[in-house]
Amino acid sequence: MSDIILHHYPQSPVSEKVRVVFGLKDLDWRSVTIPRLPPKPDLMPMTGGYRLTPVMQIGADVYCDSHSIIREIERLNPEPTLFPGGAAGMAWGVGRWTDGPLFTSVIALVFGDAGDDLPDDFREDRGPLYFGAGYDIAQMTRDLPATLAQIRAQLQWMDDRLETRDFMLGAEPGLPDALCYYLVWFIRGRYSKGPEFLSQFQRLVPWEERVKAIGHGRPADMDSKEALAVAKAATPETPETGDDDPTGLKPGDEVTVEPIGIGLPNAVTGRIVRISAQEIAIARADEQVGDVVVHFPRVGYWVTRGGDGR
Ligand SMILES: N[C@@H](CCC(=O)N[C@@H](CS)C(=O)NCC(=O)O)C(=O)O
Repeated sequence: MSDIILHHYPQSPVSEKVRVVFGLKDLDWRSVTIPRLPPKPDLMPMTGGYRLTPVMQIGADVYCDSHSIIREIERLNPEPTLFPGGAAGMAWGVGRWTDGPLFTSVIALVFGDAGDDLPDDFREDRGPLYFGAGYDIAQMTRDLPATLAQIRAQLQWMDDRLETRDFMLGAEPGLPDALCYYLVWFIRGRYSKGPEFLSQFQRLVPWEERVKAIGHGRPADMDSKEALAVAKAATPETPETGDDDPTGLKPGDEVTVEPIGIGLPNAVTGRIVRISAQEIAIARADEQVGDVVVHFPRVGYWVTRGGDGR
């Protein structure tokens, strides 16, 4: 099998989620550091327009979104499972909470806390990306106590869960640990009063240490140009498969795929190779990478016929 290549940057919380999964699976992987802000000239040829972080590449197959990355990692490396005790299914639903409303509150906390200290270029990119064109950092600063109240209640759910367990599912770590950990990691590292705020959670803090000790597996740096060359030399390995899709889409159809609720351009157009309840994979080509297949989760993504998007 080709190497697992992760396109990410160290400060990215969603990448930290994936790095913990690599640790849980004790994987060897290649690490390509991408820019924190567009343009991302060596990533765009790979994804065809998706600019969020992280992205995983295996040969000429490209996985956008941590959900599709983790699903593929679990398929390729089923042991140790991310779902100890038969927790598959609902564990993905936990991600719709942690990566959805809780993530948005944590970003509002970090942005509101940083206020005028946020670098202009970062604010002008991430403001509309996460909160739409009418984003208001000063309001986030005024709302800090209310945002903390929201987050405190939800971190307490995690803390309660750990009352009788070392990890979220039991004695062994699994996907919900990675899903909860990356937000705690982000609050600790990026909210100025993070360590003080987190210290009120008696069980969460020792759990955080246990998850941290899992590590990230074994990354080895790779240059972004080398990653482009890997894609160009490889052939996509995704077989053509369809199913009884409610939208009537099938392999061969031209579609545009884009994340729901992201306020900046992120659409990718291609021809469907694989479509299922959980995944859509589209074929596209680019001079720098040749033929690639780009994978997305279905949940959280609009898929529209043709090349125009929504
Ligand atoms: N649903 C996506 C969300 C990814 C996301 O929002 N990542 C942040 C970084 S942690 C991002 O892309 N920020 C803008 C950027 O890196 O350009 C996933 O699960 O991968």
